[in-house]
Amino acid sequence: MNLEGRRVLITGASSGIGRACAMRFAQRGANLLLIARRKDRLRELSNVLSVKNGVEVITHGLDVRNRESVVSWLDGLEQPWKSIDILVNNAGLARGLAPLHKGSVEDWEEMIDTNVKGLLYVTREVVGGMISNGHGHVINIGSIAGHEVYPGGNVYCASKFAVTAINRGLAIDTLGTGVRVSSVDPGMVETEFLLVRFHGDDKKAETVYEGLQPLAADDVADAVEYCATRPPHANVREMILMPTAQAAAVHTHRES
Ligand code: NDP
Ligand code: 8X3
Repeated sequence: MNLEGRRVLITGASSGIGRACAMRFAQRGANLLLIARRKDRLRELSNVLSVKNGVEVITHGLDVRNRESVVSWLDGLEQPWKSIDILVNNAGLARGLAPLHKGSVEDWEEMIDTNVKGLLYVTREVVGGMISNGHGHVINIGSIAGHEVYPGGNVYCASKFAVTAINRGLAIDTLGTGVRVSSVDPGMVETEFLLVRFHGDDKKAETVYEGLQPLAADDVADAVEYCATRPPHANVREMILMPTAQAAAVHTHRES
């Protein structure tokens, strides 16, 4: 499928996988709606993409946890921007890696509010329009953590298992409407993810990738682009994308 002139909404476009997706879609000539909390980063990216790829970009500083802001921003969009062709639900984060009985309740709430509730708020508002238009594509960024649980993963894994369930449920609910639902579920990807998980402790973050090559954000964006460019009769339902050196969440091969 040709992406030229399509309108693509990407959540969490200020960094990592979301940013890489924005760059891929812009290269394909898609017009972009980019949201995240860090407005300055979005503006910078928007300038680069408009100049380099000649596409139209709307950016908006938005916290997906704030349902009122999500609804009012999406409601207030004017045509043609209101007709979103592709939604990439990417905004998300992990906080901490503590065993459940020692976990921080604030961390839990942040993960559940962002990864599950934020994703739901955005999806609910966008999918209705897609159904009315008779076409659209929701691409969720899940995780290997939505298929396997690992030590200390407890609540983050729960949030990503929820994304797997929402992805599967939405595919059933939109069956026959022309809306496609896909999920790209990566293993380790080198982004700001670990820095966020460890509350800015870069030493801790660095050790996670020691001796192995993780995925790059662009590897995931490549998979998202693949999902988005299938012909209308074909749909990638779920794609698990791992570094070659990672067979499962905790099974890795490291060169010393
Ligand atoms: P990054 O930390 O680099 O990017 C996360 C993005 O999410 C940022 O743009 C951030 O923007 C945005 N975000 C976080 N919270 C909110 C919020 N409340 N409202 C709006 N935007 C928000 O990490 P990744 O690129 O790695 O993460 C992207 C997705 O990929 C996440 O869903 C993550 O769970 C998933 N994932 C990551 C893996 C990895 O190993 N890196 C592996 C598997 C899945 P801002 O802070 O500006 O709001
Ligand atoms: C991110 C991958 O294994 O750190 O979702 O949970 S993992």
